[in-house]
Amino acid sequence: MKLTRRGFSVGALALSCMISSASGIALAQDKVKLRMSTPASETDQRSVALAEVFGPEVSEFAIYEPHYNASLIAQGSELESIATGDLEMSIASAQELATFFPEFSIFTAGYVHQSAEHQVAVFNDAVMDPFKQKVEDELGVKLLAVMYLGKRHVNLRFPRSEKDVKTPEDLAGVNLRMPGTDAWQFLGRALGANPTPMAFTEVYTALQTGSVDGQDNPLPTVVDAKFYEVTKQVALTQHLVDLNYIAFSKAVWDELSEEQQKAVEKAAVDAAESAREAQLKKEEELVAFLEEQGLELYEPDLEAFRSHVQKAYLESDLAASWPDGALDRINELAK
Ligand code: KDO
Repeated sequence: MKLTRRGFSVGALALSCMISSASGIALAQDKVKLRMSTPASETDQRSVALAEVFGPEVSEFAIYEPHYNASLIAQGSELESIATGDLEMSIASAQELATFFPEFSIFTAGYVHQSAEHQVAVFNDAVMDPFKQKVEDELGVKLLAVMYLGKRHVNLRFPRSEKDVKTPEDLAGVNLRMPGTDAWQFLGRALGANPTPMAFTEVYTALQTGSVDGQDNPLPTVVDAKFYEVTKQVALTQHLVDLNYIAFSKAVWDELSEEQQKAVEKAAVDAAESAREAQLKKEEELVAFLEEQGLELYEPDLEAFRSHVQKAYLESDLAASWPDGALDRINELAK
């Protein structure tokens, strides 16, 4: 490992992870306790699938203990908590991984992933192997499966009569809440907006009080977090087919038998599949629900957004960190 600042800090985390592994893993009734922390609510489809599919599938040897609404660990600190042995699982974003490993920004770039199916093809392809290996070796985290969060759109407080978003130019000066890491902020700027970093759990109040003009998330999240109560329009930009990974402590993994490891992996893949189906269904159904709530949903000039966003990424330092050939392979897998 190169002795860079980043390399040093992940190395230190991996070391403390080994120490915590040696000192023993939380056991209850001889079962491994799997604390999972997420900013998502209990009713979010990813939370539901983990509770209803993952938990029961591993219940012979593990106790799945979910913590919602960032009540255990703050959004963005989950991976570090897994690495230091303070947490066993999370629903991790590529944006969070990119804070440790810049090459993960390839999965945070707008208009790269095309669909839920494409995400699965990429996750299971050899192109993903070095990414997974690095996270495992340097952070002590295993990425077990890819979860579909959905197509992110721009959701604003203003009615369309006040702000009609056709092109990126229409987002100039719009104070758009984006989650708080560089990769997210970059995406906000690439869309043409003025991004404001903010934790997910603060977004509802920020929209209500007008301290931000809008936020971006998939429709199921707009409904689950009740953002529709405090916003008036959704410009269906589809700027990111967003994903999360089921992240699992390598220290815990290493304590499991081979059979248990297989069961954990299968449970994660099954939960991801169940969440994906539920989320895709909700994305379709919720257009009508949101319209009933009085929101205006419409398609902007997608080509204008796509070319603006793609140009921003390709000209950026982020793209310089992407492994040679990775983008081509990802694009091939979309076909
Ligand atoms: C968000 O903060 O907008 C976001 O959608 C980012 C995702 O990566 C994910 O963390 C998600 O929040 C939470 O799980 C809440 O849905």
